Amino acid sequence: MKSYRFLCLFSLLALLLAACGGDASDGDYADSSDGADAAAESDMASADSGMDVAEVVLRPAGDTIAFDEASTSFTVQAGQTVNLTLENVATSEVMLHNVVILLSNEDDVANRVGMAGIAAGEANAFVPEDEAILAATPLAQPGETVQVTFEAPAEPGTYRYICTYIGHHTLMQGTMIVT
Ligand SMILES: [Cu+2]
Repeated sequence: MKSYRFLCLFSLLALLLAACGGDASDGDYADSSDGADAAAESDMASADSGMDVAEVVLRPAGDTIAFDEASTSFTVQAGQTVNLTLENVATSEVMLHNVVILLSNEDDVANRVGMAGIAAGEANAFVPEDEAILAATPLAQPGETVQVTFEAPAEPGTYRYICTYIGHHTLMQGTMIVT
């Protein structure tokens, strides 16, 4: 009778161990499927963030009224989302800048918007209302970084961008090439 009880106990233990083993393997399975989900999610996240967003960084040439050489042109695809960053690396307190993207590459349009920007004044951050303006950054103080996100024109071509801070628009220009 005693030995029978022991046997029962052992078989119960064996059952418990088997059950534990089963749980453990279930746990492993759950872990690996979680890992697969996480991997799939991170793939999707990187696909989203890498999908057709152009990152553009523009800088002035020190304390001069000009974009630096690497900032006088950039290329994006038609209809592409563009994250444009202006890093105002100037240290002079009079060197405020912005970037105003125009739907044109004509001098007279750039001049019209530039002059209207001065008239728009500080209250409008020197950005006028004009149908030729596709996008504009906020005004960047020296040492400040500003950003604007916009959609590139659907029409391939060359588009002008200018700084509309007082007295800058004729000197501080560049071209966005849309392919
Ligand atoms: Cu400027």
